[in-house]
Amino acid sequence: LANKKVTIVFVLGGPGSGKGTQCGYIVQHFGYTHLSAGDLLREEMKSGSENGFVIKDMIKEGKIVPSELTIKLLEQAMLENRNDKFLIDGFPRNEENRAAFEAFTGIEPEFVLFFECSEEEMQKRLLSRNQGREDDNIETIKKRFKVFMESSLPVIEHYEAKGKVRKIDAARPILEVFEAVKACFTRGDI
Ligand code: UP5
Ligand code: MG
Repeated sequence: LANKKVTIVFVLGGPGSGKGTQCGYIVQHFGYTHLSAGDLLREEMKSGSENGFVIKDMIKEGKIVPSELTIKLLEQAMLENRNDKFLIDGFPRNEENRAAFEAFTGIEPEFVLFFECSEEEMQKRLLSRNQGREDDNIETIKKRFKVFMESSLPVIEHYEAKGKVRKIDAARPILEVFEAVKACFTRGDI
């Protein structure tokens, strides 16, 4: 990856804040490639690899999978793709993820989109998603919220201190949220 010059935007926010949904729109409008760390881990889990069991257990408990594993999957996906602009959705989830990614790839994000949404609204969305995700049950959802507050918010604070965070009110209807997202990509200073 050291030989490939890539532009990265981290897309962060709590479980069910709408990261995946908004990434779909960003891809259509701005030519990025969407890499959801969670989707890559779920694919790896289903591929029957030896890491599959570890990933499955971590996801079921809402815990953060070891950095090496996630970073390997992200790196592989970026190398396989001809595009040089990537949305990294749902990663980094803790300070260790962030530091390991920066150390390993040498890449810092152009900016960080942060979707803000109440737990009440996120819980409602996750419980009505119905896509058979093993972590969309109330017990796991509560654990995911706790991990987000304790481990993921510090990552946002890190980038906030560097002036890189673009905060979005994600509790509004999908297309209204996207209007705010669009403005972040057309600001001209990226
Ligand atoms: N919806 C979306 N936007 C809406 C809106 N504005 N109004 C009303 N409804 C809206 O949306 C969720 C649902 O809400 C959908 O039904 C959608 O239609 C509706 P979605 O866009 O899917 O939200 P998203 O933020 O992507 O939610 P997701 O559940 O994917 O977030 P998580 O961060 O919890 O999940 P992720 O897949 O990133 O991670 C899952 C697990 O994998 C983690 O808990 C962890 O165990 C593991 N993981 C790692 O260990 N490391 C990683 O780096 C990444 C994941
Ligand atoms: Mg998602």
